[in-house]
Amino acid sequence: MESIKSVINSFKFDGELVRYETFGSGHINTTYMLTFNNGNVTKHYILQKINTNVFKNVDGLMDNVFSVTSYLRDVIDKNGGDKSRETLHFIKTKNDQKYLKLPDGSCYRAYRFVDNSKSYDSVESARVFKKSGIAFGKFQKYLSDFPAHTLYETIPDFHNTISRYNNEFIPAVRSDVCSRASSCSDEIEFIKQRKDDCSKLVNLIKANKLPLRVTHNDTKLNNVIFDNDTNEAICVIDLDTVMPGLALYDFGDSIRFGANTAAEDEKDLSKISLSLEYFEAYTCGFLSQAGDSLNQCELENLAFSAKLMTLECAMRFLTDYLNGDTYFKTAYPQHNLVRAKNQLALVADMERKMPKMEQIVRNYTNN
Ligand code: ADP
Ligand code: GN1
Ligand code: MG
Repeated sequence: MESIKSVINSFKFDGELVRYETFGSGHINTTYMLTFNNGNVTKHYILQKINTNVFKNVDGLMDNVFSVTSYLRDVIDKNGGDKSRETLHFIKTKNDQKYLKLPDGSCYRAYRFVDNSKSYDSVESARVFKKSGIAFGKFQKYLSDFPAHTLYETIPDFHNTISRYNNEFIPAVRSDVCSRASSCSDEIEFIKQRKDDCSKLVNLIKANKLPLRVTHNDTKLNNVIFDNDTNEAICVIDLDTVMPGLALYDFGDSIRFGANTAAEDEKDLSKISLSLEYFEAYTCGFLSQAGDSLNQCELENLAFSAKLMTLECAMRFLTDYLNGDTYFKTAYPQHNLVRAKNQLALVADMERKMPKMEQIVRNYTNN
């Protein structure tokens, strides 16, 4: 209690602290919402304890988010948008630092809460999902001229699926430090059978067929903030993994999360399927913004990228389960296994529906 208060006291917030509470449902950072009173005005801020197990170089990470948000403010302004609401505004510490580092190594950063806003943990309508597609497509478009070489790679090989397979998944299966591999042998086998899929996009990068762009890389629906009144998507958040990547990673990861007819950790596998209606809605929204800049190879792999990002995420959840749950936040001991089974059920359904998904993409790209 006292220590969080002294952390809060280290930042340049306006007014008197009224309360703070844990907030949101991200799997990585610890997020608090702060309420301040300044005269008659109530102000909200977000304070986050950065997960330093996941992000090893917080200086590099915070340089990235400061430069990306300041660049976005200019572009939003030039395009007639509201720069105070459409990107994050970080608050520096009283010592004018981009984040606070405590003697025990823990790191905190703060930014303005986007007022009168909400995020969705699941898709409630095709319309909402389409709006998130527009937001992520626009995010990519607005950053298309950002100098990519100035960005620090916050998690190297983040979406290098074959590297995750060879260097994380297989070693975790072999070491089996928690003796859990026997409880998930079917899932391990399912992933092994799809090893070739894991190299496909990486090989296309090597062949110069897929261009690296500045991408978000973590395009879950709850990383977009919506306006409470208009229900319009306002702002893309969670910028920790903004770095050079593929447009396909952003498209595929959104579909993985938002076009699943069930939550990412639903245990009843019969509820899990790929909603073609939601897939179409997102495709339409994303391509309306980013479509013109995508090349033929990108367009041809959009549907596949949804399957690959889902397979990769399943592999990451299963790897974490095998390693003893050291990466993702979990609410109960089998949580990562439940998530992995869920994502693999979605992969299986995407495989059944792949021709239809590909046809939908063609319908939006005149091919
Ligand atoms: P994580 O890396 O743990 O996912 P996020 O930055 O995504 O952390 O924050 C967690 C959640 O907090 C988000 O999904 C969102 O619901 C909420 N949130 C974060 N920042 C804001 C903000 N500026 N305005 C409103 N809600 C926010
Ligand atoms: C994490 O931080 P959050 O909850 O938005 C993870 C993503 C995964 C996602 C699975 C930095 O996203 O890569 O796809 O969980 N973020 C990081 O839900 O690893
Ligand atoms: Mg998040």
